[in-house]
Amino acid sequence: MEEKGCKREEVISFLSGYRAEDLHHDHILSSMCTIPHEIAVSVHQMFSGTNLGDPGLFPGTTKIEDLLVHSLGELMHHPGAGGYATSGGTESNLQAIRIAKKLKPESKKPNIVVPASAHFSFDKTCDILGLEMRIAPYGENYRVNCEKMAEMVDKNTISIVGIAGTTEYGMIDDVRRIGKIALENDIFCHVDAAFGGMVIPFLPDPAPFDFEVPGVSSISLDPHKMGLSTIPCGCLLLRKPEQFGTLNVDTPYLTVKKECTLAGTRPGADVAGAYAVIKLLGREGFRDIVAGCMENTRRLVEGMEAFGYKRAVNPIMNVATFSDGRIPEGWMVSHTRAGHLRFVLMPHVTRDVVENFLSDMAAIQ
Ligand code: 0PR
Repeated sequence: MEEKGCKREEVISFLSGYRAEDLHHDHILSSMCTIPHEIAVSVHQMFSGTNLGDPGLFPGTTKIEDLLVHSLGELMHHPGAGGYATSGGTESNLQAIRIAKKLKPESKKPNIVVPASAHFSFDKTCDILGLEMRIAPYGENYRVNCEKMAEMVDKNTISIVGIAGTTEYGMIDDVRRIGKIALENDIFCHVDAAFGGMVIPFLPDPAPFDFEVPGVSSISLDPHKMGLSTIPCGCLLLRKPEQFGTLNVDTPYLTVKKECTLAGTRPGADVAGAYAVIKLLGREGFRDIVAGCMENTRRLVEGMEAFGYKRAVNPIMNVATFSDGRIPEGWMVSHTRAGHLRFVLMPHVTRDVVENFLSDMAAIQ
């Protein structure tokens, strides 16, 4: 730190130089985040000094968090769900599995069974919580093989996991069957819908994946992905709100005396922003956004297939994957672990962006 500060304009101009090095969204085809909605940005600023970690100081902002949880619970077919706003999918997954572990203290060598598609946040979760991670293989179309999953469950299994909107292929596991396995074995069942939670409900014929499915205990769902909020707003929902109590620690000098969240100080800004978007758009608005993303996904698939790139699966969501090949310079596209080209057609990937990409593709054929 320098002894003397400098002028405001100097600071802004200094930082702008770095910001200019960041890539533009109109060339990012690999991200599950997007340009936040204008209202989320305004509201974020309005709530920038709020701390959900001390609710008694910010009772208004705390009510907004409750409203967000209630809206998302309703969307997940369980208005009575408990929840809190996390710092994204990683924290939600970790906290859900932490609860599962607390609920089964008799398990001496605890394990979880996750699909091969599981996001790397489960590796972190198992490392932190000292769990064995059992990886159930893929069945058809990069969805988990539920029979194999059931065979991997034993008396030390504390939770099984289904993914609704896999990171790499945008597929939806057979959550009905996974929920059934959980009920048969009397274990916790976590659904990672960090990405799909704000997409699947707005598809024309959504696959069952949420609390509508008996056996589903908890859901991760990230407004900072397809919810168009500012980063890092995530949400963890529980069918039985009282299970959050297993994580409580005493917080004697705060305005609440117990806390179940992972972080202490927690931003209210992104949370208020997330709720603002939900309130502004409603289900109708989200349906339109998802329909637009799906239309652009179809256009990309059609264009890529015309160049001879084979699709890895039929996209169910706004994720498209293809056999590997050359990509024009300047475009950010990712690869799956199996080596497929992976595109995420987020709202910032407009029809114009898709057409620009395809015309750059045409130029390198
Ligand atoms: N669960 C699923 C299904 C996910 O796809 C992700 C993140 C997580 C959990 C973890 O969420 P957080 O990153 O919020 O903790 N999926 C994206 C991915 O790894 C995250 C991402 C977003 C990566 C934007 C890159 C990027 O530019 O691909």
